[in-house]
This record gives sequence, structure tokens and C-alpha cells, in this order.
Amino acid sequence: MSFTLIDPSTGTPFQEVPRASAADVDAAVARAVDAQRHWASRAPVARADALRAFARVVEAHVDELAALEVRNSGHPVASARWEATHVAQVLNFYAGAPERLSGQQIPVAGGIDVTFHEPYGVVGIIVPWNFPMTIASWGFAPALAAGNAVVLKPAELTPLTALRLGELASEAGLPDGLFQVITGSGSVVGQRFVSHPDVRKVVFTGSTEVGIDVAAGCARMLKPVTLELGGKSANIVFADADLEKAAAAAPGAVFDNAGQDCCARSRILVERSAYDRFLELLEPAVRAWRVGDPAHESTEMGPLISAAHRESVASFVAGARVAFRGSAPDGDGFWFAPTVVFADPQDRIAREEVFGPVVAVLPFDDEADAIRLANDTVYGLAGSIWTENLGRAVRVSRGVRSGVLSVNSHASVRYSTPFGGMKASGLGRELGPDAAEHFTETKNVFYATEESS
Ligand code: TXE
Repeated sequence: MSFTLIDPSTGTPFQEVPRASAADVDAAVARAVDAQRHWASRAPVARADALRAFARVVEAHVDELAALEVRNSGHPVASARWEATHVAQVLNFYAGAPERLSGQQIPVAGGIDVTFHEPYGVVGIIVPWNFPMTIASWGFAPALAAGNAVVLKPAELTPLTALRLGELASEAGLPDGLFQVITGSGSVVGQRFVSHPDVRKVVFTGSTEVGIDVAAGCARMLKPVTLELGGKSANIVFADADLEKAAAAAPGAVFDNAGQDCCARSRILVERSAYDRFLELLEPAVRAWRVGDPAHESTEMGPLISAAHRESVASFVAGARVAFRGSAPDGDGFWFAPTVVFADPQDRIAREEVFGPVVAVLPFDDEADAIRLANDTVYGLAGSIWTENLGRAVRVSRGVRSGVLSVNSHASVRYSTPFGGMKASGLGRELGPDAAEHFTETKNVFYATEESS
């Protein structure tokens, strides 16, 4: 059994990929259990060196990985190269962790009390199609660093870079069975990660609906789970902001990766007194957004991932009040032009995750209204605040219920800083200084020092 991959920029089928069964997962987990035991017993510096070697091999294959992502996912080549480089950086960053996962020594009477960060064992990672390489690495790099083995399931639509990363791990000398990539459907492979007793932690990135189901399954197994789910993030523009800069940056904040980004600032909230001026500045920036062949160096946005997804995105725009649009190529491929719509807070387009190059613009009256509107969503992943007033930047960034905010910037992802959502956007954090520790459980040991009589 297999499934067919389709090049999203041409609509052409180009490769078959195997569909694993639950029995295949069980066999992989058995290999992982064995590999993990040896891996965890290696000296911390040996695990660090192995991860650095993996990072170096990834660095040497950045162009190849990027080309795979262009073909499989339609990502612009410059973005895909950034993504592959980011994977190497994430590995390098967490290569520092094995030698830094220190426990505590706690003062107690009659002996010594020490804590250890014990790896879970085997970690299951379920990855979506929007950022196949980077999201995978946010799970596997810290999980491996903490002494775990990893079984990883890429999305059905976009498995190629994950499969190649699995091969590169072996080339770099990681032990057999330590990092295995298993292609297949969510309902079979993903669910087996949830139900398998030897998979001791699950990391899931995807839709909120499936994430809830995965969390419920993990709860039945008393299994910890990290969830990175949907978003409806606000880009809040105050009248005192540098409006030119805010308008120039807004398209990138929502149209990057064709809007298929959990951090997409898909609502622009603009203070009423600056509303007309901001839209005047936004229009040329949207029209200048370069949509086209993802293999071209200057392309800023490629196609959507699939025909079905394009239909879903289009359903949001049908009947909406379109302000203006950018352009997209005609012909085959799942193209969709960047689109700006006027919206009211209760409109579907202002509430649900579109996951496409569509942004809703809404006015607000004052600071309190901006915070209220930004929080008027079930989600709480990311967001941006544009203002020249420092006090306001502090107040609003503390008032918005989101896990990742930026002021006068749209930066959301750095391997060295924590990433994750509040409310329906997720549970737990990835990346940053503490991520390796999240793949361990604390063991407390008391060593009695009293002499036995
Ligand atoms: O996600 P799914 P889909 C949102 C976005 C998108 C929508 C649907 O709005 O349009 O979700 O995308 C695996 N048990 N996001 O259908 O189904 C699946 O195989 C275990 C936002 O691709 O959640 C894939 O590997 N696993 C999000 C992964 O889960 C299961 C990123 C995600 O698939 C499973 C992606 C099951 N029962 C989608 N069913 C973001 N905000 O970043 C599926 N999977």
C-alpha cells in the first residue's frame, strides 16, 4: 500500500510512498526501545558529538533538502534553504544539552538527596505538512539530546525531507533504530504512537481537532503530550506606530508559506484614526508580493499544498468583502492570490484559521479595545504589536493571551527561545533553553548516610 505525492506547483503526481501498518510501527518501536537503552548509557559528550555530527551532515545537504521541499511542498527555494539550515542549527543548539541536563542536590536530614533527568524512552512525533523539516527537528533534536529514541511520522502529503533526514542521521553515525521515520496515515501510524505502551511521550503538531483527539488518547495511556495547534494571530497596529514599516512588514507576516503557518498574523487590527492611511500603504505592499515558481530565487510565495486545501481557503473568501488582492500564476498548480478582506469580529473569516494567504482587517478604538479584539478568539499562539510607545508595548504584550509575541517585528521562531500556544493553540513549549528537559522525567533519589548499627 502506498500514497501518491503531487507537486503543488504543477499538480503533477511524481512519487509513491509506502503506507505503514500498525504492525510496522510495533516493529519500529521494538527497535527503538533497544537503541534507546544503548544511547542513554553513552557518555553525555558522546551523545553531544553524535548530534553535532548529524548537524554537520544536514549542513552539507542543505541544497538537496531544500530542493526536496520545493518539489514536495512548493516552498520557495530561499525559504526551503532557510528551513534546512534551521534544522542543522536546532541540532547544534541541542547538542549542548546532554552535558547540561543537571539535576539538583537538595539538603535533607540523614543523607543526600539528588534529582536525575531521566529520558522517557521512546518519543513519538507527529508532524504536519506546512513546515515538514523544521517542525520535525523541534521534536527530534531535544528528544534525542535528552537520551530518548524517536519514531517520527511526517504528514502524508510531505514526507520526503523527513525520510531524507532519517537517512542522514544514519550517515552521520547515529545508532540504528534511534531515529526512525515511518510514513503512513494519521489514523493508523499516528494513533499507534498514541496507543503503544512503549511510546512514552507524544509530540503533535497539526489541527486543534486532531490534537484534542491525540491528547485524549494520551490521557487514557497516562502519557504526556506536547501540542502545537492552530492560530488566528493578531497584528495590532497603533496610530503612533511607524506605519510605513508596519505596512511593509504585514504581507510577510501572513503570506509567508502561502499563509500555511500556525503563526500567520491573519487578522490585522488597526487603530481607527490610522485605518485609511494604513490600508493605503498596505495595498502596494500586497500587490508587490512575488507569487510564482518556487524554484526561482526571488519568489516569496509558492502554491498552496493541495487542490482540496485550495478549495477550503477559497470557501473563506467566497462572499467576503475583498479590499484588494495580489497576483498569482494561472494554470496548473494550487495557486491562490494574496487577499485582503474587510471583516467584522463575528465573521467566520475573522474567527477561524484559514491557513492560506488571506488576511482580515478590522478597526479598533483604543488600547483596551485592541486587547479585547486580539483576545476574541479561541486561539492564542502568536501576535505582533506595532507602537512607538514603550509603556503601551509592555501593557499590550502582557494583555494579549498568546504564547509568542513580538513588538515592532513579526519574528516568532528562534531555536533559542520558547515557542508554543495558549488556549486552543496548544499545550507545552518547544525550542528554547528548556526543551530537552521537557523530554525527561525527574527522578528523586535519597542516599542514606547513617551508618547501620
Ligand atoms: O491536519 P491534521 P491537516 C490546521 C489548518 C489545516 C487543518 C487541516 O487549518 O487546514 O489543520 O490540516 C496526523 N491521530 N493545521 O488535515 O489532520 C496527520 O497524518 C494521530 C494547523 O493536515 O491535524 C499529520 O501527520 N495523528 C497546524 C498530522 O496529524 C493524526 C498545522 C496533522 O494532521 C490523526 C497543520 C489521528 N487521528 C494543520 N489524524 C498549524 N497551525 O501549524 C491525522 N493525524
